[in-house]
Amino acid sequence: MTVMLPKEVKKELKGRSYDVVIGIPSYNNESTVNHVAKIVDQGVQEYFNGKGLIVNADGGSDDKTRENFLNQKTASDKVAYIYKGVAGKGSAMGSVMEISDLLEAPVTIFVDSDLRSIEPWWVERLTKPIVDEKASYVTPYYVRHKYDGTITNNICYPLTSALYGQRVRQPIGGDFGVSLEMIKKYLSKPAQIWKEDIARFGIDIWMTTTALCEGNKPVWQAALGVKIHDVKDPGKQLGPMFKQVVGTLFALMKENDRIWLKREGETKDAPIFGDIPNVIPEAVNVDGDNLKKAARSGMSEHWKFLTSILPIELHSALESVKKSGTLDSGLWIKIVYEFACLYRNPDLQARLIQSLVPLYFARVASFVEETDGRSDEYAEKIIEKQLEEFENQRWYLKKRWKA
Ligand SMILES: Nc1nc2c(ncn2[C@@H]2O[C@H](COP(=O)(O)OP(=O)(O)OP(=O)(O)O)[C@@H](O)[C@H]2O)c(=O)[nH]1
Ligand SMILES: [Mg+2]
Repeated sequence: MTVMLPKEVKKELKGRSYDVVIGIPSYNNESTVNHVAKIVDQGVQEYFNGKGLIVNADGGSDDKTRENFLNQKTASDKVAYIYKGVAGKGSAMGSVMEISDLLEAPVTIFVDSDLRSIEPWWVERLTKPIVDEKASYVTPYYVRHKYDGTITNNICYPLTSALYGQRVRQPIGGDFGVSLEMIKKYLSKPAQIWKEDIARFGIDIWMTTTALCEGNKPVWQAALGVKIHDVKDPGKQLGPMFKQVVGTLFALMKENDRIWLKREGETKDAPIFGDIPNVIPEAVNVDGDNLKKAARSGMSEHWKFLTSILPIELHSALESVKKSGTLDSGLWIKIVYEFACLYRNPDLQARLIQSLVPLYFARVASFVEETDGRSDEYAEKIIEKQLEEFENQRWYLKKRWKA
């Protein structure tokens, strides 16, 4: 049974066979989607002898996204449709999974429709570890500016790696290679999940975490260089995305607690496929003072709630965060672990996410202070050090989780 794939598309595709399916989720991307289609088509010609299907799963764009996609000349077959179900990137990707499952395509790629830096060889990098039967799932490995990807650097990367045992640098990068094995696992989950944040921006962290926990083979990373895509206004966009990503991450911790509670030993690097291109990412500007201001006022706003849920030993340190608008990694990690435990209570979830935002701003403000005027390599070292602290503090999480 398909849930997100329209019936008529299913009928049209039934009985066909492809070596690779490329899914492009879109919503109002008329100026970039044809470029993405053109480049992946070149990749399919080069690495799959043209035996690929390029899919545009659209969210009902009111511009010419689908039209431009279909008008782009390609040697590969193409199909475009409006998916069914909850509006969001996850539903778009779920509908592509239903195609891959229907056609038993051995490997599927997802690439965003607003990508400008995509190259034909991305098709090879995202698929070869799967085709060679070394990986169940491939995440993108980008070269990013030190201030790009702050949710990734401070939450998704360290928490996911420390819990599930493989260091995956871009767990929510957006561009993935997925084996048929994983596609079938995703589709075997209760249909209810496609009504939640997984149907929106929670999809990436869910796919990656599920691959780490349930894949028969390891997760690999594909060296892709820089990711240039449409920039969004963080003030407008951060709220829903933060909620969907971090909420899904915490929910997954409960789902998979038997796995991470018993896991001992070292966290391994996920292998990187391909040489890392020697490129310099575009600078991302972050206003540290503004972050501190937002952190201070958000902390005041949520002060009562924060002090009612967090252990008393942390209150004086929190008091300093409220004054300075900055937050060191040691306290940040304890807070993240406390929040993850509390998130098991459904009545608290909405408040928890809202009140985590100012603390996250304070953590980013500190990171900006620590790395101001320093190189991306230096900033990367700080992120790695923070990951190690997340790993070393797992005992704290385990203790609090069982309490
Ligand atoms: N079908 C569909 N696609 C969506 C929806 N929202 C986003 N997308 C697509 O998902 C991809 C990623 O979305 P973006 O908005 O670029 O988000 P992002 O690049 O992950 O996030 P930022 O780093 O914050 O820009 C793009 O190809 C979007 O067109 C949606 O509601 N429906
Ligand atoms: Mg984007």
